[in-house]
Amino acid sequence: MIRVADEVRDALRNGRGVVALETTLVAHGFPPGDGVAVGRASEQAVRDGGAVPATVGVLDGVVHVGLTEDELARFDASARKLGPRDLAAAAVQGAPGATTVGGTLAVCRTVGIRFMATGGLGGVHRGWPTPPDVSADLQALAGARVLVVSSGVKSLLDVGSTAELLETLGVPVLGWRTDALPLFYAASGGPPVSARVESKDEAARIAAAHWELGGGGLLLGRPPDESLDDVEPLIEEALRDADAQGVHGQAVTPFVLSYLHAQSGGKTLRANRELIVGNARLAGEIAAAALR
Ligand code: PSU
Ligand code: MN
Repeated sequence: MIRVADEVRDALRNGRGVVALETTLVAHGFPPGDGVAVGRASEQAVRDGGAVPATVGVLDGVVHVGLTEDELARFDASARKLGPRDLAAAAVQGAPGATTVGGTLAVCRTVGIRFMATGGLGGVHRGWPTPPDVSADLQALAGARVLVVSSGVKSLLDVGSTAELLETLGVPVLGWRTDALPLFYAASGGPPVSARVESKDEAARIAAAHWELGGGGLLLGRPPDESLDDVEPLIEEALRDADAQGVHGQAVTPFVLSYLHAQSGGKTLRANRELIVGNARLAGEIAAAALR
């Protein structure tokens, strides 16, 4: 049921760095076509960083760890969005399924991948407990020995509460050359990190030490290279619109992202793409540094 691509399996065996990538952002995070291009660019960025990419997704009843170009191209908006609990049903039912951060982490845990990159982690939705919507990404991260490089937490969430919950779950929140958790599009203004790191080597050593001490996942927040500081009013508008249209649960993130992409004249789309690719590059470099 799980198929690990030859290149990924060889890398894991020979102790080369491997970085897992998710497919939800490919299928649901961008307009048709753009997501696949972002997925491809992320894989290339992992390679440029010196590691092997392992994009995860479910196709034809198989949980793939490492996709060919043709396989990656099959992830479009018709794919199911797979959190950790959804993998088995999608595999058994033969439905195409795009893994979220949490779904990808569940697979990492099974096959022993220690690094992952994404745009923004899921978390506590605004207004909690109405609705009581907390992403399964958080628990999955707590339970997987994986360092996830992201630009913090998706800013449509309640970022402060998400940071509190990460502390409760024992997840280190590291800042890449920053003292504040990045706010996805915006570099500053987020809650404090639990430790700031200055180098790849330092990040890799903290992850290794955390695992040696019996810990699970870690988050490394990398601020976007170009900060977009004026997105918050649009996010509020998008969330109000989602509510008015009865959009709930798993559908909220894709709705809000596409609203922002349309209303910002493509500004958030470019920023989103760049931060994902930058995170993939850094994860590749850290995965490579971890083995020296
Ligand atoms: N970050 C992005 N685009 C995305 C997501 C994150 O830049 O599409 C996705 C991730 O796959 C993440 C998911 O795991 O949103 C969280 O969804 P939910 O809040 O429904 O758990
Ligand atoms: Mn949710």
